Amino acid sequence: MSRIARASLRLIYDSRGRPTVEARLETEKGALGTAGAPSGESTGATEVQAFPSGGVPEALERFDSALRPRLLDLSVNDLSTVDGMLHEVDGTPNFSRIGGNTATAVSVACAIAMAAEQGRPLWQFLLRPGLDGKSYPAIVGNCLNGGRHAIGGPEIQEYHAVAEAPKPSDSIRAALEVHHLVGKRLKAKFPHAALGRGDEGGWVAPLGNVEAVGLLTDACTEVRDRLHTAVYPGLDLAASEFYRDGRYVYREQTVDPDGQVAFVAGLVDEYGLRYLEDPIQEADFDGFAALTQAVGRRALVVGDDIYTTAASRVSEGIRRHASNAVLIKVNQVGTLTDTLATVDLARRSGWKTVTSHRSGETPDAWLAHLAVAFGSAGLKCGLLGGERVAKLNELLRLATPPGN
Ligand code: 2PG
Ligand code: MG
Repeated sequence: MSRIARASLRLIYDSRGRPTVEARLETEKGALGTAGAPSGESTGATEVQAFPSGGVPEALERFDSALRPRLLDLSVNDLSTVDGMLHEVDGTPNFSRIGGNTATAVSVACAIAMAAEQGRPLWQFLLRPGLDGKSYPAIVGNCLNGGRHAIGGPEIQEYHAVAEAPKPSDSIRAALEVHHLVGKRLKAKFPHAALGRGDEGGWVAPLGNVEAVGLLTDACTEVRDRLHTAVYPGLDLAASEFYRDGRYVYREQTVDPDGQVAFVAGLVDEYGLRYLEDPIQEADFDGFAALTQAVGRRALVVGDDIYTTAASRVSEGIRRHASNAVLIKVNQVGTLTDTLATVDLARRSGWKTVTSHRSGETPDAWLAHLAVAFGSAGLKCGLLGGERVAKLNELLRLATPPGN
């Protein structure tokens, strides 16, 4: 790649209407890379810090004073050079000086520009060894919202339709049909209530935690039978969010850590859940391991807040058999290079990866490329809302290149 000739960072808004940053890099040969960074709401305790303490304005100042001069100075041969420079300029363990979202936006924009210079799509530029980019992830599609992503609704944060098919056109359609059917069922159940949708486009309704699992499961079963596409229920409990003083506090019940393992395993038995993200609070590797031991052959047990996409934490998870999969979010760890280390470790260890959006998203579509490049078992990007559909539509484009 030639030298970076222009570099800028600007304020943009995410899907919650909160400020975030977008980086734009242009190489001497005119290749462009533009990428926005998303923001989480139910964040893991060990994530990098999204912005310096002064927020986006301070992130922009630091970019101008400390990063831009270094970027312009750089003759970039590979991504790790840029990402190493981001760490060096930041100088903290959690990107608290330049901001993890600045790191993410610059790192991804750089990868996009480098891919463009080579005339390759981003997925191919980032493709992991041994993959051909021809297998597509299952769609982990959010149909019902609760927890911190909704006003009202159950404590469990996300109720997913997990649709698996060789072709994204089939899996996306099945997941969307579950979303639509859930809406129809809610309308019938609450004919006079004003129902809404949460931060990730799933329905929000006055449902109990288990009641919502039942409604989702019925909708999955109906769509599966109708379309003959494998679509099954799954959950992101985001359990750290309702874990207080050693107990998991649901509106219907309060359970201790052993009780939580039994409760979630019981849901798998009763409803055939195939996907369980953060079923246990983020500090409890043993609780994760107990649940994985109980249901790991039937369901993907996915660690999000427990690992925060950090290779060191995933490595501990592997050693302790804490789960069988890891959620991948670039801005939890900061750069693509750090993300690739985690993906490669998971793949070497026989773990699955699920590439994920954040609850506050941008309309960027690069996430779909990452899911394909990483050979992820799932792409978790929501189903409704322009910022979610953008990723689904990009996956459709990748699966049906022009001319086919
Ligand atoms: C999660 C994410 C995305 P947030 O918990 O998995 O669904 O939420 O971006 O708020 O951390
Ligand atoms: Mg999660």
